[in-house]
Amino acid sequence: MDYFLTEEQEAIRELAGDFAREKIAPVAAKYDETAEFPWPVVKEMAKGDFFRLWIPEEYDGMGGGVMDLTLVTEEFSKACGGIALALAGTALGTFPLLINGNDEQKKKYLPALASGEALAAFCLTEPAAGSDAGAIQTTAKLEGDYYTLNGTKHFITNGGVAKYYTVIALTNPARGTRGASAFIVEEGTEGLIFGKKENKMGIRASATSEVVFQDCKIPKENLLGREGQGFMVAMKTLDKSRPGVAAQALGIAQGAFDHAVEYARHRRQFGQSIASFQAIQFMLADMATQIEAARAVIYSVARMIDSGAKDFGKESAMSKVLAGDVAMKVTTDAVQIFGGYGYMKEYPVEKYMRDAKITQIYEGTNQIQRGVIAHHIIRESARHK
Ligand code: COS
Repeated sequence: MDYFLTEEQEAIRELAGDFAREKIAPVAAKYDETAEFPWPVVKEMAKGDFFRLWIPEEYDGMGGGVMDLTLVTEEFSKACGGIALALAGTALGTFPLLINGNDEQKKKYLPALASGEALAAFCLTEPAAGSDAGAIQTTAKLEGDYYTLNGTKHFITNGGVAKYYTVIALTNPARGTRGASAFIVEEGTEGLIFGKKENKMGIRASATSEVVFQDCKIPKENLLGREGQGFMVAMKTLDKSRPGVAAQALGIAQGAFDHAVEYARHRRQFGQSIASFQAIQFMLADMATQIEAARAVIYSVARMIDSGAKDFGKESAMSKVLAGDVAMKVTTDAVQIFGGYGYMKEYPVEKYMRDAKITQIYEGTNQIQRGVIAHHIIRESARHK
């Protein structure tokens, strides 16, 4: 399908595709096995200027949008959804700063993020606040010129490897979501402690860890926007980043599909290629159709965001639901087409299946996305009455 990408977007896609084939694919299995953070690949990404994409030009970025980020995330994820996350997780961690930071804060932090010298992480989730993000308990108390943060964030992508942490904490616990505020915390700040590193089913090349604040004192200038805006910033951040998860899911699905087609053409049973059997053909046809449908929705949402739409929460959630579910179905079918070989770690498709699962879970489970979509539909309907 032709998505009429601009020349620039085609070039970005080609560059990202080449990078994925040359630098990510050859080491994907190794990092999946060891679960080490892929620093050498991340450094190459930085050299390739991929971290500049979504940062405005005045802060050393390329001034690209969600569409550019989507294309790169998709291409990287075709090779490895975990390694792609070093970049996508940094974009997520950067969004609160882009959404609510002032010029001084942007000047201070964005150039290092653009060069890839610093990675970012977004800290919202807590042990008792997953889907119910409004139930966070981490507090930030203003004392003189400093806020003191206390609490535990967990399942933090890029936790322990990022230099900058955008954190949602309660400045006024009595006000619930209206008492939350957003902050930026730098690695090396006393009281910022990295806890348990998670041992995960998939996306194992991505670092996921606990981030603990123990009397962590940060200058009051690190508040992003005003007190009380934190929950809104978190929600806007997620609205903007969910198409990125969808793009990751899309890349994972496409990667598994490409392997499945190749395998089906070459695998011979009953004296012929299994691709000649209708049972396999119909599976491949459905997989291709589902992937294309997901791609069409993701690109449309990305374009909607980049063209300045104000409210895209519903469409953003739709892209994640669709692509996450497609990724799970397509990767499971890819394993099925590989048969017994698909179940073995020597073959690439079981990793895609493990990597796909998280896209139905993080940045809001697909059940939460359906709730968000339904909420929008009902609100829109009431407005038109
Ligand atoms: N943009 C801007 N503001 C938003 C918003 C959005 N997309 N969604 C909600 N808000 C505002 C609401 O307008 C409301 O503001 P007021 O108090 O001023 O009226 C406030 O935020 C609270 O909204 P709501 O009552 O809808 O919040 P809930 O506690 O019911 O939570 C969900 C809403 C479930 C959607 C939210 O908790 C969520 O997204 N959960 C999933 C979290 C998630 O994705 N976690 C992944 C962690 S990051 S990897």
